[in-house]
Amino acid sequence: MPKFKVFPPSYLCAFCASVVQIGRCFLRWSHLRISSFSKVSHLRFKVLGLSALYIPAFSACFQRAVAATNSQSNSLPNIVIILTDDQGYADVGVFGAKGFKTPNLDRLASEGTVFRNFHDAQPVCSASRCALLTGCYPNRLGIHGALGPRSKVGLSASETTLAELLRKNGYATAIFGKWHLGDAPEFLPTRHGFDEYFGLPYSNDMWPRHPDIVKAQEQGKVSRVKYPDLPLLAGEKAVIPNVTHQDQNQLTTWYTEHAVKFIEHNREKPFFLYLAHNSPHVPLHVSEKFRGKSAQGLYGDVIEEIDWSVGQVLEALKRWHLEQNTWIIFTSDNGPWLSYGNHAGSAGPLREGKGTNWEGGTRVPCIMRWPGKIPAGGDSSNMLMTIDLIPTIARRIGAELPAHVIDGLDVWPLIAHQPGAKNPHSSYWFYYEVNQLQAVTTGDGHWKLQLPHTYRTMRGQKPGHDGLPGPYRNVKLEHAELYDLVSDIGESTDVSSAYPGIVEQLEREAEKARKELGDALKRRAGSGQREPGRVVAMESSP
Ligand SMILES: [Ca+2]
Repeated sequence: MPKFKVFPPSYLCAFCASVVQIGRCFLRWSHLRISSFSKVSHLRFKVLGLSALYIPAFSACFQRAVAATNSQSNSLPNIVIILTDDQGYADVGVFGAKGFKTPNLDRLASEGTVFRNFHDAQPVCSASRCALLTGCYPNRLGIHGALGPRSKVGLSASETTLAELLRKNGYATAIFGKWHLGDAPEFLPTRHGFDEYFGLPYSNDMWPRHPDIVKAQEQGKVSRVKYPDLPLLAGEKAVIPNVTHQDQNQLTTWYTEHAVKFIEHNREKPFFLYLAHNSPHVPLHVSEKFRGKSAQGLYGDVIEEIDWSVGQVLEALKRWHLEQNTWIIFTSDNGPWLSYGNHAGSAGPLREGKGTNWEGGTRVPCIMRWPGKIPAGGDSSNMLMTIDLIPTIARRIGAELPAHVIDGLDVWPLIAHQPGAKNPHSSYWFYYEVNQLQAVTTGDGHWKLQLPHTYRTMRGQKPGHDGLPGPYRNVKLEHAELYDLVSDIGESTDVSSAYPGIVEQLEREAEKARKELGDALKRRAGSGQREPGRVVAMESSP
């Protein structure tokens, strides 16, 4: 009679499940640590004596227990968002990049889907990031433009970020890179749902070595632009209080190393990794391993290093067998900063760039991969916006959305390329500056109405060179113009006179936007605007 009956398989399974949390390395490291098992008080040592019989049974039970635990933790997908800064629409191989290569992004595209009509909510850093993380038009939350160092406003504690939503659902959360939603302690990522933070609190040019300051110094003048020392934060502590050129050269490498470690440390639980590179925002910096490597020059080197970083993240996911259960989203926070000439990216066929609500400002490269969920080799022209990510992710993981109003909607059927899927928005609203409603598109992205406003252009201007900007020229759009983005992605031909019905439809959508969020161009306030977070002034001593 085999002794096995003394400890029936069900008992063994129960035992194995109970110790699996402390013994998970049992299989991974391929060491049968019998001695440590012997310390489990309620099992007698006779188990060891019968190890020849029991080890196979233990192994089978452990495998079942580990698999069961893994399947529990892995039932929620990992979310990885890689966000670059000022990377243009055409600055990825599959989007038509010239002069540099992006093999890892191209591989990501071949294993996932390319989204060619993906938009930021606004064409500038803080506002764009606010939308990505909250699912709201940033002006709803009182976030406009790019917040400077020591900003008196930031993301309000009463808002819900994607990190908070995911952490509430058991995710480990981290941001490595640029935050830019307020640098006062109460606004930092650690106060908005991120367990870990390592990065710059705002843009890398908000720095005593800003190009304008350097230029003034070289001319023997004093720049009107002034910035405090640029800190590199870990958590809420400045680990480097005064970032140097040498430090900036290492940022992409450091962020990548943190990302890879975070994946490794959290491989057994769901995680949200927000890898928000400071690059390729000017002033351009690159590590020695990529300097001088691309045909295009420094900008190309910087993008090739970002591509390397993407490859490192993909490799880490593969190493820990997490590829299948990870949804990766790669995109940029706004279009290229065209005044910087050879240090700017390219919007390709799109009109204008960063700081405008022409397509070159908000339409950005986007690639998503989630094997088995998002089609491999897909190529989508469906319009999407960053505000849609929170509701879409929340629906995928069964999470509750915040109780307050958000602007994004679940667009999963479009992301998954489900037959007949339609965009649920009747329109998307494009604000810029301080609450100026400058353009409106139909939800399907077919039509865009440019409303009268003033915008900046480099057309006919002398571009910048090697890190110094050229001067923009302001242009006033006197009358609304309609563009058919399906046939005219470059917004070259105003077709408003041919489609008065579409103009009226989009004017009605613009009016909806004004009622909800206001419009500084019409001196209107909206009913749905909320207050940003504000730094509480310290009371002066009596
Ligand atoms: Ca940016």
